[in-house]
Amino acid sequence: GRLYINRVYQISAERMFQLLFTQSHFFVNFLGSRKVFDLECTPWQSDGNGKQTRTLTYTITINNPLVGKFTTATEKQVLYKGNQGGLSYSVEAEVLTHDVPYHDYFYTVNKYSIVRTAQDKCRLRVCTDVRYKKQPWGLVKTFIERNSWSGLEDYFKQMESDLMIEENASGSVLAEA
Ligand code: YK8
Repeated sequence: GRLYINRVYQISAERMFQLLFTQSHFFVNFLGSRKVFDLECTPWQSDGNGKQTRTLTYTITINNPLVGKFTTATEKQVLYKGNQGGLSYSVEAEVLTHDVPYHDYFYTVNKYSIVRTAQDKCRLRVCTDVRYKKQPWGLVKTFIERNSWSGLEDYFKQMESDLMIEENASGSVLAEA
């Protein structure tokens, strides 16, 4: 796998969870800027074993000349809350892109970890893995990985920097108070 974000933000763990995993203004704006549309979310639902799950569906605009212009996607998220509520969250998200070449061969797993480091600070880590449902031949595998890593890197670089803007925006509100 690859590590795309590993950074401490001046944002509480709870708020970070709300920014990334609820339909917050931040998330809606972020997806809008990535030209992701037709977002539908189920609410977080408890499975009775201490886990919560939800499913997102959306359409992604792709800027890769090899691929069609759009793909629909399904993202299943599982939330494991740290034992002391509000201190840490870990979310595992499986993303299936339905309309790209070789879509029946691969999917992506993104692991998000939000750990409280102080009352109003947390560390966000995001790791990503490309996984296979059936084994493609070598050239196809290279093709899938090259395209997935570059798309993921772009997406998470922007997420990292948009969160820094969010961090500064809320910081200045505190400074004024
Ligand atoms: C989620 C992984 C692959 C896919 C794309 C497919 C190329 C096809 C390869 C052929 C377009 C938001 C990506 C990047 C689209 C975006 C997906 C996002 C960023 C030519 C062999 C969407 C996280 C996520 C997971 C997987 C990403 C796709 O929250 O290259």
